[in-house]
Amino acid sequence: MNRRLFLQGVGAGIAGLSFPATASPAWLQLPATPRKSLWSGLNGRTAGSGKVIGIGGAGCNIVRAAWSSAVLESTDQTEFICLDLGEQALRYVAAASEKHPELAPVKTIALAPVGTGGWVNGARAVALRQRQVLQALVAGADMVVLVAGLGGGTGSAVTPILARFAHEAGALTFAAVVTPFEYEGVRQQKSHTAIRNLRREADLVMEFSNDGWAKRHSADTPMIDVFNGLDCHITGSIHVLMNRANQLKST
Ligand SMILES: Nc1nc2c(ncn2[C@@H]2O[C@H](COP(=O)(O)OP(=O)(O)OP(=O)(O)O)[C@@H](O)[C@H]2O)c(=O)[nH]1
Ligand SMILES: [Mg+2]
Repeated sequence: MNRRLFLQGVGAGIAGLSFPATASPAWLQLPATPRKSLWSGLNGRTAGSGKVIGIGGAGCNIVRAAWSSAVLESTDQTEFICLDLGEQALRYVAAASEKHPELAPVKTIALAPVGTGGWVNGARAVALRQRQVLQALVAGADMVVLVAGLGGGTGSAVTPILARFAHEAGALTFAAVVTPFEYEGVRQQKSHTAIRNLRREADLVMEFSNDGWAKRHSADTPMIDVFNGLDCHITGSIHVLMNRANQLKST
């Protein structure tokens, strides 16, 4: 059983996933065929350890919500991490950790003291300069789930780079990404480029559309409620994905 078939097994039944360009278009039809040796054969390790990593403003917000929802348990096996350029989003994360002393806190990492104001190349340069920090972050993980909003600088630049490092470290590398609203204009274009880059690096990409999600709500729904609902939806999807991968791993 190769890595591709394993991933098809993981993805079976979960909508909205995309594989790298080389994937068979018929992946949804293929049956999951778990084997005892499958997981360890993939990365040479048998003990499961997962990392859920939020990147940039949206990524930090979503991971903070996922962590505090307790749907995804913060145990010794699953570590929650948020990273950003600049400290604002990380301050909210740290405050949430303080409010829930019963949970293992979310680790926060500021790759730079300030953001690059939506400048993708600038954020990419920072990430490459900090490559050792990023590589250390994913070292030893069996499964890495990257969470980000695309269209700004940080999420668009850092997520594909971190996906590459996670893949190189031998982890199954998943991404759950949010695409911008139509009215955000040039951010849409930037998000398309980022998704293309990400598909080349990650094993599996789940896309969630802010626009599509908002259209399910009436125009007078407060944006905070729209975002909260989407956070829950993304959290649930990550939960299903991680459980499925773990089931296959332990079968
Ligand atoms: N669902 C959701 N989407 C968000 C949130 N915040 C921002 N977004 C979306 O995600 C896209 C990227 O925004 P950010 O995550 O703030 O950008 P960033 O990655 O921090 O990049 P820079 O700040 O530009 O370096 C935006 O264009 C929005 O469409 C959030 O809290 N929830
Ligand atoms: Mg930001």
